Amino acid sequence: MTAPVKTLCPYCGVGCGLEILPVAASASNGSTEKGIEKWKVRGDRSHPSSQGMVCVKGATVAEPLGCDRLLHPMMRDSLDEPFRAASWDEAIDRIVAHIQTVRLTSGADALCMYGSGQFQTEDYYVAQKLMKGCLGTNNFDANSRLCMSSAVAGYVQSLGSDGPPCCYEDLELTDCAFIIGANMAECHPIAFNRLRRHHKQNAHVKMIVVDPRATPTADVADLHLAIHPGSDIDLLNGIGHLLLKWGAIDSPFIDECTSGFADYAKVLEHYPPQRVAHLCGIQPEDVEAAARYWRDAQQILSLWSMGINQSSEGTAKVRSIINLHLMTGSIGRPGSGPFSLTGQPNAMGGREAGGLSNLLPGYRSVKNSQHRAEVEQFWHLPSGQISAHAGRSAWEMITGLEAGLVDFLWIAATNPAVSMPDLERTKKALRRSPLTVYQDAYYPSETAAYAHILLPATQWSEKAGTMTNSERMVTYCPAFRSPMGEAKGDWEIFAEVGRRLGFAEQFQFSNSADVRSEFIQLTRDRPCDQSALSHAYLQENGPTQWPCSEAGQPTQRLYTDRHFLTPDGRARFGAYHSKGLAEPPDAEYPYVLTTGRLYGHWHTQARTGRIEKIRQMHPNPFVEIHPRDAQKLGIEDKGLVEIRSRRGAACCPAVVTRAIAPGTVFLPMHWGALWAEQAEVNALTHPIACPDSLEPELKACAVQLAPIHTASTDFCKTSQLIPAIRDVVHD
Ligand SMILES: Nc1nc2c(c(=O)[nH]1)N[C@H]1C(S)=C(S)[C@@H](COP(=O)(O)OP(=O)(O)OC[C@H]3O[C@@H](n4cnc5c(=O)[nH]c(N)nc54)[C@H](O)[C@@H]3O)O[C@H]1N2
Ligand SMILES: Nc1nc2c(c(=O)[nH]1)N[C@H]1C(S)=C(S)[C@@H](COP(=O)(O)OP(=O)(O)OC[C@H]3O[C@@H](n4cnc5c(=O)[nH]c(N)nc54)[C@H](O)[C@@H]3O)O[C@H]1N2
Ligand code: SF4
Ligand SMILES: [Mo]
Repeated sequence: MTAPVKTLCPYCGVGCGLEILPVAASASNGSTEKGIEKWKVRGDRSHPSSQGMVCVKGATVAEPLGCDRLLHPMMRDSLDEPFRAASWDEAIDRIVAHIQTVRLTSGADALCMYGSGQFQTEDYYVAQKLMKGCLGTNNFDANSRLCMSSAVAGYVQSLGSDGPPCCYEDLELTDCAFIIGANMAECHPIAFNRLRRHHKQNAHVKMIVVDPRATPTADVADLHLAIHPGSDIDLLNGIGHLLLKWGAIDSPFIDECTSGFADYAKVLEHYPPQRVAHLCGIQPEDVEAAARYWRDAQQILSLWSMGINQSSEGTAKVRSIINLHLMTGSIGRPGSGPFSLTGQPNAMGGREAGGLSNLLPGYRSVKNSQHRAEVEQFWHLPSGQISAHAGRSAWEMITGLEAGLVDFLWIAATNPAVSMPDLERTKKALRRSPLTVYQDAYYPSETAAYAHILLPATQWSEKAGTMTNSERMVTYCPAFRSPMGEAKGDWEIFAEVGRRLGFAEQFQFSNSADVRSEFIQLTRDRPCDQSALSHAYLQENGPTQWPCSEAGQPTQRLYTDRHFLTPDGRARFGAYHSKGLAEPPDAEYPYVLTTGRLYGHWHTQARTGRIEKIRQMHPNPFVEIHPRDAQKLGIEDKGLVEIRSRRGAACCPAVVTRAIAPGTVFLPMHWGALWAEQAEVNALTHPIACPDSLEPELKACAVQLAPIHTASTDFCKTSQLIPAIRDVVHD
């Protein structure tokens, strides 16, 4: 019997280990012969993060690998023409010629690349070298800008560096899990399983969930605080107020290891429970109960995700969570600490490789002259080659297109025609791009409609590389299937363009192990030191947590010595009052729309929409609305509803439920134009972003609702590929 292939689940940031086995029919060579292939997927018991568990997404991940794949490059001159097949040479020649022209005419800052936390670290690294190094523009951003950038900014400002300090073992060592703005049961299910088991088995262990919706996570909590969307800072300050009043603080830690407490304490004066309860729309007793749990826990672990990060004050929210840990000294200890749950499988690796427009590899900053010099030297580039300015963020690429300042856009491993805010504006801007390259594994997709050149990418299973999960665990993911059609790895495509642009020396890699060996040298003596973690090391030793230098041991937790990475070694309190929602409800748009995910689907459904079991699990989009609001508006359960914001409209059936607070409605993010008609949640959202992290407030905007009375069965047709797009699938 063949030994199973050990790899990582390519969906969420929990980063579960998988074992993959070919199933009988194709077992002879485990290959993709004639496109027929079957793989059995099971949890890898030896993977320290997941200990053999998988959720429905991991278990079904092999099913769509061969469906609807983009098999060879395609091109067209304008967006109104159909695509025609092209050779790699033709496609790359056109890209290289265009880049050269833009460099000569508009300059390098008219070039943009928009990548993804679904890249492997090797892909990210080569993209940074190409854009920020060789081309000299920092206009590389990733969908992590819509996801983790507030956590990054919060960690940097409070602790002196990015990097979640905790590990999953803390889920089993804590006395209290404070889950805020995360629906772990659906979005990080295996991490949640570990926590839930511990919670069930130990009566003293408490779970608090802060979420405007009664999610499956909230269902099993000891305390659910269904706060008004956007009122998190008020609640966090309210908890801080009581801890201070009760003297439940760690004064020696505050004195020796932090700065800024006095200003923070002053802010806290304004947050007595009565006021907080009013601001958050909950009872004062509940604020007190939450603070009591904080006070009584020896070890307390905060877990957060998009309900915190995707906000016009996301960085302040993250820092307000960290404040409570600094105040109680609950950081750098088993079972305690602020723990951001990373969304995508390798958004962490992206940060390590410098994959945001303000970063450079090895947790370096483009604004730091020493950091730039180190990277320039290492890349054998002239001094001053790397720009000292942050490049365009994801949304700034859209506004750049609007202003005619972006002449070339290269999109890879993300589907912005569904996932960006304010879609009508996004799509209009995308249509203005002089040349857009879209590099993806599947076709059709919504973003392909806005591309001039489609490049077929290999995906997980067809390429070897590394990914880092939320607990800083790096796992090697081998290639165990042959690439389909002419697809190539993302980093290989970037490297080929780099060589043809004249940077032969910089892109000599012969395989992804070479790429990783080079990248890890740039992490030496940096906070994310993984200089020991080559492909060979990871293959031999299995998944390993950084920091892990050549001389050192893997590190489970950060800051155990209570020394932080700020210049004075002290963690910083941040004192904030909430500014509230960027677009609060008003008479015309009286409801707050919030958005999020469902257990089975992954984002824009590129894979999960092609899995029958998951389609049946979540057959159509819907809007959750409270019975009281539904009655007022004449909306019936399962009846069609139009949801309208200042920017656009969507339509879908109603789910009338008490799981959502009155005044708030919820729409899942999964249905783009390919999978449903007019159910795009981002037709409604706005792009107003946190000034520090530039992360847009995808979790809240003001909407109005109305029932739709129609006899047409066509309207709101769901879960069907649109034939017009499907017709042009492969020739
Ligand atoms: N099944 C599944 N799992 C996934 C993904 C997926 O697509 N599908 N995607 C992955 C990715 S990339 C990410 S980023 C993560 C996201 O993981 P999560 O952040 O857990 O998921 P979301 O559903 O986006 O949002 C979480 C919760 O935030 C709540 N919320 C909204 N507004 C507020 C607010 O103002 N305050 C508070 N406290 N809560 C609020 C919402 O009601 C929602 O229940 O999931 C990852 N895992
Ligand atoms: N309203 C609202 N909008 C949101 C959010 C929200 O909560 N609410 N969440 C935001 C967040 S947190 C995120 S992370 C984004 C996610 O949004 P997207 O990144 O747009 O979503 P995906 O569907 O994951 O798109 C990934 C694409 O990469 C392709 N792909 C997979 N593997 C590879 C590979 O190895 N190489 C290449 N080249 N392609 C590959 C897939 O086929 C797919 O088309 O959405 C954001 N948008
Ligand atoms: S929890 Fe996340 S990483 Fe684990 S199997 Fe499910 S989707 Fe994959
Ligand atoms: Mo995300």
